[in-house]
Amino acid sequence: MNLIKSSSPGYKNGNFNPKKMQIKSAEFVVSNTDVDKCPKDRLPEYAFIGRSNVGKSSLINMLMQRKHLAKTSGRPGKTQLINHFIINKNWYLVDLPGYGYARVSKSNKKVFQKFITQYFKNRQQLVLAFVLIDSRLEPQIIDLEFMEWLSENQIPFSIIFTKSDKLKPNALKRNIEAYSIKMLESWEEMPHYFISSSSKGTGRDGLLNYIADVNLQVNDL
Ligand SMILES: Nc1nc2c(ncn2[C@@H]2O[C@H](COP(=O)(O)OP(=O)(O)OP(=O)(O)O)[C@@H](O)[C@H]2O)c(=O)[nH]1
Ligand SMILES: [Mg+2]
Repeated sequence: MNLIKSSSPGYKNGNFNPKKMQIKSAEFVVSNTDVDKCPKDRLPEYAFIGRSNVGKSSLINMLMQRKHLAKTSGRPGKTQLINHFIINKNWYLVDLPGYGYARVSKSNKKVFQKFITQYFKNRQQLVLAFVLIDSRLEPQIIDLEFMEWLSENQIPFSIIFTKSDKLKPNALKRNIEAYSIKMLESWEEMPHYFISSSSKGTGRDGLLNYIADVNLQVNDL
């Protein structure tokens, strides 16, 4: 497969809102399994997706500086629903269940429970998915397949390498290089990526500024 499409067209590189986004409010709105029951307003939203236990819910809490906004657990499979959080009353963060925990079929379309697939395919307000990848691991087929699936479905995404506090800077660099080499076997370019640590706060400013910048570009959803 030749994946030549840019992962996050129009949102790439620089041009960030110079003013750091301030988080004034972050509130849980609704949990469900039905994309038709997700909030109806037309605010832009950003979904966090990745393998179970990769740190999606923890990252949401870190970004919002709220310890218990999203539920986290050391055991995989904690988040089971589509969870909407409204931020600053004008955009949504969405915490999703992880993949790769239950035994799954090789076909990446069967990797997800149906409602997750429906969410990604039908949610018009979704402007960007953040695909979280454990920075300690070598490239995992399930993550690579998922990103291919996003691309096939024309869903823009960026990567976040999580848990960067768990390895030394050189090892982190090596792992990201290995990831890049692997992805460039089938992608024209390495997707835009971030490095995060929820325990240390790494990546917070970069991610929030990025979202602020994209929000400015998608005012008329
Ligand atoms: N050291 C470290 N631990 C982390 C980090 N992010 C998450 N964790 C830990 O990893 C575990 C899983 O975190 P969650 O945020 O619940 O992961 P999740 O991706 O939401 O998991 P599911 O909801 O089960 O799919 C918890 O024990 C977290 O404390 C990080 O950046 N650094
Ligand atoms: Mg979770």
